[in-house]
Amino acid sequence: MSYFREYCDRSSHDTVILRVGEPSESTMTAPQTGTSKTLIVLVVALVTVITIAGVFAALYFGYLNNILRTSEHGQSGGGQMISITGNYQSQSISLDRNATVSVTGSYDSINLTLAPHVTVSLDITGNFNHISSRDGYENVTITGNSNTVNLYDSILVGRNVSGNNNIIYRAGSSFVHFTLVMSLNGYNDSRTQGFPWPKMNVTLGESVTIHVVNDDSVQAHGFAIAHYFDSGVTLRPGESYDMTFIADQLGTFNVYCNIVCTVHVYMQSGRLNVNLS
Ligand SMILES: [Cu+2]
Repeated sequence: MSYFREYCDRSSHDTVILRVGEPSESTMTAPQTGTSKTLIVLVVALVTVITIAGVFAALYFGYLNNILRTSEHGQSGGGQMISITGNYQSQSISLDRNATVSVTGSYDSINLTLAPHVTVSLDITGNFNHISSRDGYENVTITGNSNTVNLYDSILVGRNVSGNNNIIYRAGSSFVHFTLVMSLNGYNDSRTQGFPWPKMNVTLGESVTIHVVNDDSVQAHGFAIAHYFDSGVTLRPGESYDMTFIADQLGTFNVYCNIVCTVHVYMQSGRLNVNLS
């Protein structure tokens, strides 16, 4: 900020410096000595540098001003109300108190950063918007279509989605952990269970960790998940493997052994179900 102000001050001095330049112009009528030539060159160089700096400062300050105007807009009427009405807008907004952010435009790209205690009510009536929000608490209402909301390290306290093709991703905010034991009884005793088994149900956007242990004292077994871990891993007796990923693809995915073993048939029908909620 101080960096900024310094540039702004300089730009407001531009006019002063130009006036300094005037007397040196008048000296051009007089015979020029080496010293005055050097002086003119120095003054011209200085004015050029300051003008360029001023232009950059003006551009940058204008950009900042835009953001400030956006947050000021909401401060009237008690609660903070921020409306994003145009299309194809790109905005980054930091909030240190509760606010309602209403997005009525479409194709907007909005990044919100919340102080940890702040709750934002996100009200999206437009379409094809891409909104990310970090930290804080989120209350999301969507009546538009095809919007994407990414929540990072934040808590979803409410959601009311009535449009179509809207997605709320939650990364970092929600973790789920599974342990999968390989043995002569298959995956988590799948030999004695009905298929599919084991079943791992997660929510789209969750961070998933699967701890895989080979409890078989004799042979190796494999572990793979369709789409998420097609290459798979082979674990020798006693080995274990941790896999962590974001469940970013909706659907039902097969969990299976990808190497030949004597209990292979019992290790072909695990399920990872990635659900919308
Ligand atoms: Cu196998």
